[in-house]
Amino acid sequence: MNLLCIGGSDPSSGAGIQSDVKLFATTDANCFTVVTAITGQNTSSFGMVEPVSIKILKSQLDSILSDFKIDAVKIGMVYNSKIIRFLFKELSGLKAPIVVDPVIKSTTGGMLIERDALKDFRRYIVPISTVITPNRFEAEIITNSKVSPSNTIERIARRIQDWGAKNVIVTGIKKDEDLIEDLVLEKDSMYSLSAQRIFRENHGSGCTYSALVTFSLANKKSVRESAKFAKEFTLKSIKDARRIGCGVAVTGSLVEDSLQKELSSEIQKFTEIKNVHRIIPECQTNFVISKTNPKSTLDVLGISGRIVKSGTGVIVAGDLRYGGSTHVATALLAISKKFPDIKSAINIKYREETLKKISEKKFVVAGYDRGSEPKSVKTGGSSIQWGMGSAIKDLERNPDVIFHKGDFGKEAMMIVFGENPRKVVEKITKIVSCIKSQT
Ligand code: PXL
Repeated sequence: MNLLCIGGSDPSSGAGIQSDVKLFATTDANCFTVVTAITGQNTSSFGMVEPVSIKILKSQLDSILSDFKIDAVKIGMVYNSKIIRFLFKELSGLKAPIVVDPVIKSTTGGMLIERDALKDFRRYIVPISTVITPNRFEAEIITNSKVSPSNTIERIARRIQDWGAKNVIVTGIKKDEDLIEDLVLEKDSMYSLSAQRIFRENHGSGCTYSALVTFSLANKKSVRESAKFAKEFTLKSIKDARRIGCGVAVTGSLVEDSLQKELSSEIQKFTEIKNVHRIIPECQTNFVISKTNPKSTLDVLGISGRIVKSGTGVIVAGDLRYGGSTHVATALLAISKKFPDIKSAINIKYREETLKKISEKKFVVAGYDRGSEPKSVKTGGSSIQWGMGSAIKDLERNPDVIFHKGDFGKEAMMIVFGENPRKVVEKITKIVSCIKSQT
């Protein structure tokens, strides 16, 4: 996955471009950068700012856009009108989502945008944002208004949306002594996500939040999912913030692997599907997710044990590990060579009636016959690779399910694939409902 972060340089690495690079280094995303301005600052004071020329800005941006397909863009510090107008011209036609962190002032009081550039910010940057993430102070500055009983934060968010931002998330609204809320305004809905308030001044949490929203949107997650994900990890990074200099603490990075988080939440949802025990095969189930462009099963995260049937429910035995699955991971590797979007898979019990039903539901289904496997493959131990390869040989679209009907001593099996674990769980939910209606 390729992310582009556009913003200012913070030499102390607590915020700005450097903090984005640090954050994404703990994920499997490639983080490309375009620097708009250089600041001199540390954890206790802010020195000077020097914006870069449009010439070098253009050269940076052209270098990235001509070489990489970008999955999402984050815009932070833009500083002046020239830079704003240039970014608008270059980015308004881009297909990838754009997350805008409308930074105005650093924690230590330095101005990150010129006052007379605010008008152009409203006019050119707000309308190109897929999601804009002001805190309350930034929302007030952008709209040139103050929160009051008649000018509520909801109203302010709507005004920003009226200016063209597709989605607005106002972060860190203090509700009471112990609670903070993020207000999320999507196209047709408005809701709040609340969390425990952490009493800690820190440098970089706004950058972390918007970077995580960018990462999540690039992973094709919804705005709601992205807002929840970003909130959870930003809180964690604030809790982990460390006082590395003489001034404010600097937020920590994403120590927990984001794939781990994603898979474990979908495994939880899987276990909650009604009657899901009916699809667990004799050899039990594994559920996996891979990094981008996996090279071996060590790039695939799976359950070190299995999901096992227990009465009329299922339980997860073991924890998540890279290399935790052999069979399902090998199948995923084989499929992802031809269909690189596919990053998640699960094995389930083979049932002929289910296959029939899901084919009617427009699932893309393919199969292979273990009986026709060449002897050289059997002895070489690459049966799964061979099977997957032969099943998808003529397939032109991402497969949803690949099956084989078993062989001597080999249980018949179906493997469900998807771009991410959430899509796999959605397919499993449909499959289980087919079984229910048959029995
Ligand atoms: O966190 C906002 C921010 C963004 N970009 C740069 C910064 C800061 C805050 O200090 O310095 C360059």
